[in-house]
Amino acid sequence: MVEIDRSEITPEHLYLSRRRFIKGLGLAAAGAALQACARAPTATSAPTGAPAPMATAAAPAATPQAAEDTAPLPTLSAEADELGDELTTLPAIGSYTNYYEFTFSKEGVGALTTDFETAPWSVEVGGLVKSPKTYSMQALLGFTQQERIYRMRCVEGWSMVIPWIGFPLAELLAEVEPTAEAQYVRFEAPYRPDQMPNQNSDQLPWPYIEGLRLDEAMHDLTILATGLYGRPLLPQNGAPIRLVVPWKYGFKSIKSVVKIELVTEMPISLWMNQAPREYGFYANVNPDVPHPRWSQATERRIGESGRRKTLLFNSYEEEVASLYEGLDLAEWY
Ligand SMILES: Nc1nc2c(c(=O)[nH]1)N[C@H]1C(S)=C(S)[C@@H](COP(=O)(O)O)O[C@H]1N2
Ligand SMILES: [Mo]
Repeated sequence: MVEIDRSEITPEHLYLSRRRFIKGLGLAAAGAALQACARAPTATSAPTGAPAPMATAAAPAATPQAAEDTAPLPTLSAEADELGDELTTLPAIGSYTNYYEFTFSKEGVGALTTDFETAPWSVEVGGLVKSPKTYSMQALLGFTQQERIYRMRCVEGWSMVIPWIGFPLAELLAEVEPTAEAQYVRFEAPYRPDQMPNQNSDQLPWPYIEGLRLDEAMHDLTILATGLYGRPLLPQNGAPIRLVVPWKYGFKSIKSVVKIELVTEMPISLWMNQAPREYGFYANVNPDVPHPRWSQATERRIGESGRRKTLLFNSYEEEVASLYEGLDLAEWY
């Protein structure tokens, strides 16, 4: 199991709930709940002009397995990200998670997902589009799956390097054809109190909602992830499909997406609803803009001791800075 500093502050929800540690629960239950429908991702070569952070997969096999399996992991396109940082281990990615529909604890989330039905699954895509469509998981896996090694920085001050499998959200949006009025994209996760225990509490305004500006959603770095380490996503990491927006704080990367809607107005996310001054719409990673209750200058990389400097736009500045010309980054967006 991953070594976690038990004293780590969890400011994101400190005011919501006292930390509850669920000890002795492994990943076996989560593994058993894995959906088995994912196809092996196909190999793909990098599109011309692809941004530097993109790593391209050599067709890893998406074999559903419990995370604690000793079976060798599929071959990945790289053992480090393009900055030379090591990948976070699969057990660490699967055992240290934020999935508040299940618990406010980061550990033991997998064991609470046994009732969570991730198959069959569909994602309803509609709103201001010419061709609304409900996608089955099989249809979503029909988009060419690529490997993307991204850094993930939680607003609480910890980070990981994750080899995702997925495809650009832009490809799906192009298929449904947003109309000229569409300016934002709104994402919704399930509301299933019978399957997601924490939804029986009203400490957060369920369901989990997130949003992006249309140009952010169309950016090549923005993906819908269906797996990681060459395997289908574990429930605790957002099975069967989640958003990943690597230059924003982790809470923007909504897990287990069931609905995608093109809209004219800025969507109000769950976190904007809960604490608008603390978790804004943009939530771009920025070491110079402190959260109202803590600094964002440094972060703790899971698996490392000590802290490292947080980078502007989580190091994706070259790729995304142009999206924010004219926007005051000195404010907490
Ligand atoms: N539906 C849903 N999506 C979610 C969350 C959540 O609680 N529910 N937590 C967010 C937060 S705060 C973070 S940091 C990332 C964590 O992703 P990981 O647990 O796979 O590392 O997921 C985000 N997506
Ligand atoms: Mo987070």
